[in-house]
Amino acid sequence: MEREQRIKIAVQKSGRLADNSLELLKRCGLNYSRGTDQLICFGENMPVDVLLVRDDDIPSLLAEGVCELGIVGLNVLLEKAAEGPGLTEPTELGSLDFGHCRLSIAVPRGTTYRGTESLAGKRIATSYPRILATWLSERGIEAEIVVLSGAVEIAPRLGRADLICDLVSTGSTLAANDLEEVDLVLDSRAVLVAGERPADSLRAEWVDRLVSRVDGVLRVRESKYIMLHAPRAALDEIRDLLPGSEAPTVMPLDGMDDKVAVHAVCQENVFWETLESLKRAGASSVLVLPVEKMLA
Ligand code: PRT
Ligand code: ZN
Repeated sequence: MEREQRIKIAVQKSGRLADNSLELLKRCGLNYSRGTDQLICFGENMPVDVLLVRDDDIPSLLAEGVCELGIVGLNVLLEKAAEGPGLTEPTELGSLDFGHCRLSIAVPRGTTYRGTESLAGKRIATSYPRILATWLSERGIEAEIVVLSGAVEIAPRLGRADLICDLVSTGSTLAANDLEEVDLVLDSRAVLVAGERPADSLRAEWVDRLVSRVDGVLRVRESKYIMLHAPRAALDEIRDLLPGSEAPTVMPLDGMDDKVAVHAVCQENVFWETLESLKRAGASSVLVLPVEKMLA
């Protein structure tokens, strides 16, 4: 296929989202070879190339039409989206199952915090001024935003701000800097994002195909196929115990009138506790299998 008919997906080159993003694309069936400059990976079995870039550049690459799809933190997407005048804002297609973190307000330990009103008139250091400004104005709070590109957590100690608004995952960076998380501004994770839809129908089709494969990969990661024997009398109870399954298949068992076989796809993980409850309800021969692929 000619180069122009190929689609491009931008992912982080190195950092917290890089490995998971590439692994997700591999699971979608994309085999690629890494170019010598390591900025682009050419898809070998699909007309899809992968651009390896800084995460901060992904929203503008989408807005400018350089790539059709991207994987980026929701925090970066919301902060950077549509920065340039007249550019199409990238659309979020769905949440992925990695890159979880919180954009939170944190205060020096021991500071009294009585809700958002406590932020009025304060100096807040952050690398996310737009998200923070929107959040404050939605709550009618006026505060001074001190924009820093990094090392936000040391701003209060240096006297540059009274408190901070920064990304938190385990909380250990805050603890090490004697800061306390007191309010949530944004619950973030990696998201699949699209730029303007390609006019060319073949390319648009590949965008759709990739999006639907990502969806399929995410579904199967948590899904399990469960098979068991159930007493007919306990069928309703057993059906209710199957986590996230819509319509289990119920089949007769040869030579057994009082029992049936139940097969179901559970869209959630099946824990030991569930199996124990199933057994208590009368289920036997319970098998739980991983799901390899799924297409809705
Ligand atoms: O080079 P490039 O610009 O591409 O990468 P980057 O350094 O800007 O980003 P990177 O790789 O650090 O993060 C990429 C994305 O991962 C972020 O935009 C978030 O969406 C997501 N993410 C998830 C996080 C964290 N968890 C996280 N903990 N991004 C940053 N952090 C930082 C946070 O800023 C703080 O300094 O980790 C520290 C806090 O971590 P804990 O575990 O101590 O709470
Ligand atoms: Zn970055």
